[in-house]
Amino acid sequence: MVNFSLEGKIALVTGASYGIGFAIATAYAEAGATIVFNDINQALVDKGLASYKEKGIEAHGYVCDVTDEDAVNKFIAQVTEEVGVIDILVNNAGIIKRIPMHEMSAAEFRQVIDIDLNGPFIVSKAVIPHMIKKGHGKIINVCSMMSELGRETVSAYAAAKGGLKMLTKNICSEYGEYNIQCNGIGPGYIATPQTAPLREKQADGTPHPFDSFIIAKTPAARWGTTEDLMGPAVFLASEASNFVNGHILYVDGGILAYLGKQP
Ligand code: NAP
Ligand code: GCO
Repeated sequence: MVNFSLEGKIALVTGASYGIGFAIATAYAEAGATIVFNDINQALVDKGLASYKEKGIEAHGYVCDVTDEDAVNKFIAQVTEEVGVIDILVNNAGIIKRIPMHEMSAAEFRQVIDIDLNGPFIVSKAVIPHMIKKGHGKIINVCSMMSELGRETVSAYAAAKGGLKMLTKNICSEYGEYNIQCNGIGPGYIATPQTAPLREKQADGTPHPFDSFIIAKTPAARWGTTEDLMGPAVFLASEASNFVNGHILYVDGGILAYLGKQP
């Protein structure tokens, strides 16, 4: 029988106090996993713990900045001691800065690369030795439409998410022999706080132009919800995907396949 269960597994989802990470962690808990998450400050971790509790999930929350290698190494050691060896890692924590490239400072560019690309490298590097010792592991990197496409004002984010796609393929290549599967999940345009500015109604109450644009570019003719990601994320974390490796599973309502509705 195909095994989609995560019973007995320990899952770490980074930046998972809310948003996509929270939905993925919730799906993993529903599939039987023990949930560990981190966020950038105690207030967010406390908010996340309360939100998980409301869903009946006793999550383990930690403050950790994914760009700080010393902090990450201490965090992973603490989780391993207090909860157990991580079986599933989801590199979800991320930011975006929407600035025309010629107006973006090098520091702003570096910050996006640091969190969205260096962070997944740092956390994966800390977790992989434990997965090798345990004889299995699942790493899921949260990629993006911008792993495949560009658009105005998101140069740093696209560079990071494009790099994250190739980091995914390289972890697959380097660690597949240890029964570690590394795949990406590529959400389309999902309604979360990160995309709220793109969906805000205009002063006259009409839709944001970008909102209408995405609807026209999506065959499903709607924004995705975090719930749309839950099933695909469970598949990639479960034994059902043990021969899927180095793949980016796009959950985008068909955007990447579609030229867009004729105006
Ligand atoms: P979000 O609502 O902004 O949540 C991101 C989470 O990561 C927040 O809790 C954030 O904390 C945390 N974070 C930021 N920097 C961190 C750091 N250095 N260390 C630890 N945690 C950190 O974003 P989202 O929409 O849920 O997106 C989650 C992931 O999906 C991101 O990687 C994003 O790029 C990706 N994604 C989103 C969409 C979409 O349409 N929403 C589509 C494709 C991919 P703060 O609250 O302090 O920022
Ligand atoms: C943007 C959006 C996108 C989404 C997502 C799409 O400004 O274009 O924020 O980048 O966050 O990454 O997959």
